[in-house]
Amino acid sequence: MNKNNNKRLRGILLGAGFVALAAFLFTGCPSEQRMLDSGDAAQKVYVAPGDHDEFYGFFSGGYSGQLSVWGLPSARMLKVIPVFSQDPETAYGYSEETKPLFNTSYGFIPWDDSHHPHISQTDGNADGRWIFINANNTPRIARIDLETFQTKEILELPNTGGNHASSYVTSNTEYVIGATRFSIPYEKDLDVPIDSYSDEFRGSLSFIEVDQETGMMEVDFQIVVPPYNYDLGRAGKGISSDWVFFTTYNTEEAHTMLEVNASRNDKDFIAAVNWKKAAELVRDGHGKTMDAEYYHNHYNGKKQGYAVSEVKNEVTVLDTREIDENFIYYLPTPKSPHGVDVDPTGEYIVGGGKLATVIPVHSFSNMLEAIENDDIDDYIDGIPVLNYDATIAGEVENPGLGPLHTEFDGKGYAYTSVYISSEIVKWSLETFEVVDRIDSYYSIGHLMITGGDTVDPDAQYMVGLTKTAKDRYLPTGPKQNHPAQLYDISGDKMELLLDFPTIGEPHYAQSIKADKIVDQIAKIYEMEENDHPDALLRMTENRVERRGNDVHIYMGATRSHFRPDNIEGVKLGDDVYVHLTNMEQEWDVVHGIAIKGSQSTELLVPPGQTKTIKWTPTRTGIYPFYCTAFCSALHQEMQGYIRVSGP
Ligand code: CUK
Ligand code: CUA
Repeated sequence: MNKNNNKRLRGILLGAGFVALAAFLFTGCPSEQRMLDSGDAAQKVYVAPGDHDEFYGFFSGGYSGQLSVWGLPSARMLKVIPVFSQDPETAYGYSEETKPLFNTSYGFIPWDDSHHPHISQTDGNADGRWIFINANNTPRIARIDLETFQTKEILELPNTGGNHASSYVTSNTEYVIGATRFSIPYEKDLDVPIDSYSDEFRGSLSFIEVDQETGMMEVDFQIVVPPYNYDLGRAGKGISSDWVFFTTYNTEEAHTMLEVNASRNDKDFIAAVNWKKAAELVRDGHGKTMDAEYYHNHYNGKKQGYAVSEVKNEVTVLDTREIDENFIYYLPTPKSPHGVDVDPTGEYIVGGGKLATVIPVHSFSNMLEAIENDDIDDYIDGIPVLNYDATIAGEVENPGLGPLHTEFDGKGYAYTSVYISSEIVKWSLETFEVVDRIDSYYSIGHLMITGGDTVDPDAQYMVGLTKTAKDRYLPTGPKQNHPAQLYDISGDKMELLLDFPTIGEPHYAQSIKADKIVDQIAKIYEMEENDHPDALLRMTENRVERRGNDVHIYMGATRSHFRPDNIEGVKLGDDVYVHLTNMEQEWDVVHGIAIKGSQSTELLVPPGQTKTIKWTPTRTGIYPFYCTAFCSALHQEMQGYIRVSGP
C-alpha cells in the first residue's frame, strides 16, 4: 500500500472523528509510515519452523467473549481459549461439565464481551499462575488456569452494570478489582424512574479476594460511590501497591445523551482507593451486609469433573457517606479520562483524558502530601477532592488527539495510544515531553508492551490493538478482522515490524516470557489422576446404565474404536448422557464424538479426559455416531450405532 493512500485514509478517519475538536485541538503532523527495511523487519519477527516464540501474548476477544493466545514476535495464533461464549469446537458451554459456568442470576448467559485480561502477579511481576478476564455486559470475572489453558471459574458481580474496569490484579494478586461503568440502583431489583438517577443510582467498586492456593475468587467487599461512570482501573505498584485507581467520567451525573451531557465538565476524577485500609475497615465491622444475588461457578478444586454453581445472597459494602475515615480520594483529571496506568515505580499515575489536550500525570508522593496537608478543594459524599495542582506532576503537551492508554518500558519512557489521530506517542517520565511518535493502522485502542504493566518490563516489543483495518489487507467483505501491529521498541525510535489480523475485538492484551510458564503446562492428563466421577478408567468397564428415564453411556475411545459401539435399549422420551473418556496416553491425540441429530455439539476430548453431552432423541430409528478428529489411519473406521425404540 502506498503512502498517499495512508494519508487519504488518515484524513477520512480524522474527518469522521471529532470534526470540531480536530480542527480546534489537533496540532501535530502525522508522521510517515516508518518501518525497518522489510528484510530487517522480517528477520526480527522470524521464528524458524520448529522453533518457539519468546513470548506468549494473551489478547482479549472483545465481543467474541474469548481469549486468544499468540506467539510473539511471530504473531502466530496458538489457540483460542473459550471463556464467556459457547464454543462448539470444544463443546465448552455445551458439555455437561462446562454448562454451569454460564449460570448467572439472569439465567444461562452463553455470551459476553471481554476486554481486559490480566495475569496474576507476585511482587508486581506476572507470575503465570492464572489469567483473569472481565465480562463487560452481564458483569462477571473469569479465571483461566495457565497449566491447562482452561477456564476454571466464573464469578458474577452484584451491584454492577458494565464491569469494564476489570480484571486488574494487585501486586500480589490479593485482589482482582472491578467497578461499575453504569451507575444503577444499589438495592437489589429496585424499580425506580430513570430520572431519579442522582438520588437512587450509585456507583460501585468491587474487591474480589483471591485464594493464593486455589485461585478461587470471592467478593470481599464493594464500595458505594457517587453515581458517575467508572471506566478503568489499575492497581498501584511498588510504593503505591496498597492503592488502586479508577477513572471516572460523567461526573455530570447525566443519564441521557451522555455524548453531550457527560462532556461538560473540564475535569472528572481519578478515584484513588487505599484498598488495605478499606479491607481493614471491613474487618473492623464498618461494612454493612446487603441482599444481593449472584452466581459463583467453579470446579470445586477437582482436576476434572463438573463445574458447579453456587448462589450467593449477600455482599458486604462500605458506604463513603456513612464512614468518617477517609480511604478514597478524588484526583481531578481532564477530561472524561478513559485509561489509568501506573508506571513501574508506582510513582506516576497517568490518565488517558480522551477529550483532553494533554496527558495528565499525577504523582503518588504528591498525592500523599496533599492528603497530609489537607489540600482539599471539596468533599463529595464524604470523599475528599484533592487539589489538581497539588497532585499533578506534569502534563504531556501535544500528545495528539484522543489519548487512551499508556504502557511503560522501565527505561524512563511511557507510550500512549492516541485514538483519533491514530498514533502512539512515546514520552519521557522525566521531562513529560514527547520524544517520538508513530502511526497506527487505524484508530488504536489499547497498546501492550511485553511486561509493560509490571514493575520490571521486558520492553522489547509493543503491540498496538487497532480498531479498523481499512485497506491494510485483502478485503473480506464489509467486516474485516480487527488488526494489530507489532513494533520494536528496543531502540530510541519505535519501529513497525508487522501487521496482523486478530480474533474478535482485542481491547487489552497481556504477555509473559514463555520460559516462565512452559514447564508448568500440562501435556497430558494421567489416567490415574482422572478424578471425574463418570470417568471410564479401564476400557473393559464400558457399559450402559439406565436410571429411570436417564440413560448413561460410559464410553471409551482409543485408536481406532469406541466401546461400546452398538447401543440398544434407548427409548423415545429418554435423556441420553454420553460420558466419553479418551483412553489415550500419548500427547495431542484427541478423539471426538458426533451423534446424528444431537441437539448440543460434538465432544472433543483430549487424552486422559472425560467429557459428557446430553442428548434427547426426538425420533425413533438408528443413529450413527463417529469420531470427529482425524486420529489414525483407521479414523474413518471409528464409528458406531445407537438404536432408539418407541416408548
Ligand atoms: S477499553 Cu477498549 S480501547 Cu474496554 Cu480498555 Cu480502551
Ligand atoms: Cu478417533 Cu478419529
